[in-house]
Amino acid sequence: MVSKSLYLDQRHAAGCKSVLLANPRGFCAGVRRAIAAVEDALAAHGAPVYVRRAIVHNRRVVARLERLGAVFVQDVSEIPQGAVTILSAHGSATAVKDAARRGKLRVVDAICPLVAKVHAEVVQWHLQGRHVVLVGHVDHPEIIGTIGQVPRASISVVGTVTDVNALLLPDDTPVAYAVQTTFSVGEADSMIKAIKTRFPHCAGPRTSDICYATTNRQAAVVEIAAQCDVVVIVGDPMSSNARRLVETAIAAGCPQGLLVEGADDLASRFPAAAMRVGLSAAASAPDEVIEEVCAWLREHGFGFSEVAGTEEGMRFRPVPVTLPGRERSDAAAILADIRRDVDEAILEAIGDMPARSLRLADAMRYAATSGGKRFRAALTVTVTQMLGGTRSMALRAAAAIECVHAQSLVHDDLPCMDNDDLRRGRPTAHRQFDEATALLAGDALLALAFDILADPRTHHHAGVRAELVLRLARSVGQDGLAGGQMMDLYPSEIISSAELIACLAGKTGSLIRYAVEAGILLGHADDQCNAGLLSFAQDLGLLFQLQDDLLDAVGDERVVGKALGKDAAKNRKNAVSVLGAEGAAQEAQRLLASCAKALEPFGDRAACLLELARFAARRTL
Ligand code: GRG
Repeated sequence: MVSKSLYLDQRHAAGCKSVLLANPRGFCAGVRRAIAAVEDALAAHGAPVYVRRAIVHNRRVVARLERLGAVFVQDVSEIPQGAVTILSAHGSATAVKDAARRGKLRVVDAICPLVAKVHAEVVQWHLQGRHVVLVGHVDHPEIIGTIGQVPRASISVVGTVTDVNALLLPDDTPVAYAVQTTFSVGEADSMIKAIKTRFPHCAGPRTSDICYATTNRQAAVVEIAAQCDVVVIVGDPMSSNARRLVETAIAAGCPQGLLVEGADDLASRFPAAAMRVGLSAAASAPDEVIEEVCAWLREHGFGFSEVAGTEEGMRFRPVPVTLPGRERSDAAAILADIRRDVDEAILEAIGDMPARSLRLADAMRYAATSGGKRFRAALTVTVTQMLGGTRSMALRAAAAIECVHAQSLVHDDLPCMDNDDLRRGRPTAHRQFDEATALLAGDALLALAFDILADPRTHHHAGVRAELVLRLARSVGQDGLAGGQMMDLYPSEIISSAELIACLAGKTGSLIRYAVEAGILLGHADDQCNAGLLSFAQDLGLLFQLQDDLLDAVGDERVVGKALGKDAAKNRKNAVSVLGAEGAAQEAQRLLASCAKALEPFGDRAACLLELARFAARRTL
């Protein structure tokens, strides 16, 4: 995307249409950690999880998490008792945590560790009997959270040097100062000077409270500002650090600073005469939005050069999202772990391009990321990793497979097939949208699956990609899903067990088998391994559908999330009607034993795979 060539730097100096990319820009470690906390909580506990306030100040981030099942509220009083609740990265007052405790909420605190450091300092100053002078913006959530760590009368907020001088405190008051982590570095310096002048014995933090990300992003903008006609900052107007970057650019000599939420916003406000553009992004601005803005500039004839900047190695430990009160089996943990990443890969592949039909994209997202178990995805990732392949490649193949699975469910639910109203506890796609939209969303998801697989990001070797595509085509065609579904819809009058097996193996088994095959292709397996895994996959596919038929006969609709008993009501032929409930259950046990046997040569390496097979046999949804 970006060239670092001298030629482009010269273009910039020569006043050609060029963009200087500030470095570092975009997500910081605290933002990544907070977003991951919501995703992890969704994966571990399922939707919905509640988030108090914007997890980070960016509407695009919030909208994506909403699509994954997060519910954003203003106040903890809006959250049902016992619900999983995430507190935002900006930090929360103790009163908020007390209210959450009273509401028996199960709280995950995604506070940025660097904000937590400021909280701890403020409490310490207060315990030492010092009045805290807090440098920050009085209405910013971080400041509201920090104020809320100590009694209100023991802390004052100052936003300017004038505020410092106007503080109604005797000059001999024991004072300590603290600073908002996203404040302007330059302004904070003058305010700290003013505080020290007024309260010469004041205490302060050992290292700056302004976080490394704010400091680095502001410094990077200072470096480019004077060379640019306009500095564009990608970020949300509600983001403090984004607004500071605009101010920093102007203070550092750029005639114009523009805060843009995305490409559309840039298009409507871009100064036509600007030739030399500086570009940076707030710590809460996602990469895809930065990329979207770059794409607009590229389309409008701008070349790019990347300015060298401070390398950021900051990493925080993930927010623990395991909460008391919920037992999880190993298979559930494997599935939860994969769900988040696969959802992300699918959402990324569907994209967010305004030029496309938003309704179609909405329907695709609805169908493909609305809470499936991700069993097939888990198989692909588990097999790939077991065979030494790369997780990121496996996730792309897994996303493709889940797109096909979603398509098959959307079409299966249509009035011309099963005519279902409910799927995964929500209206089926044609009920939520309309039949034509559901049909087209299914078609587009199927096409997208092949698109993902054929993309070089899935595998560097064209031969592997071709094989992934070919085998998927065969798994969904006449010998796969479509063929199996036809046998299901138009069975023989007297169905033989061979016919039953062919139907189950086609309509369900073929995609499960493919999920394993994709893992084999992406990993490194010899022929003997392949044979064992393919036999495992064949049995697992049948086992999965047998259990589905058993659930249709004896399952709980509230758990399964769709209408049950329909096969019996319509006199449809399935494993239970052909083999009887007991016969089907025995066959499922035989298949599970056969799966275990096929995995024996892999020993402990296949533990996760075996766990997934056990899950298939005992699942209740
Ligand atoms: C793909 C070209 C092409 C055609 C599709 C409609 C159709 C033809 C086939 C129907 C296949 C189908 C829906 C089989 C049932 C498979 C099954 C057991 C679905 C439930 O799978 P889960 O339990 O679902 O993994 P979740 O909701 O967890 O993802």
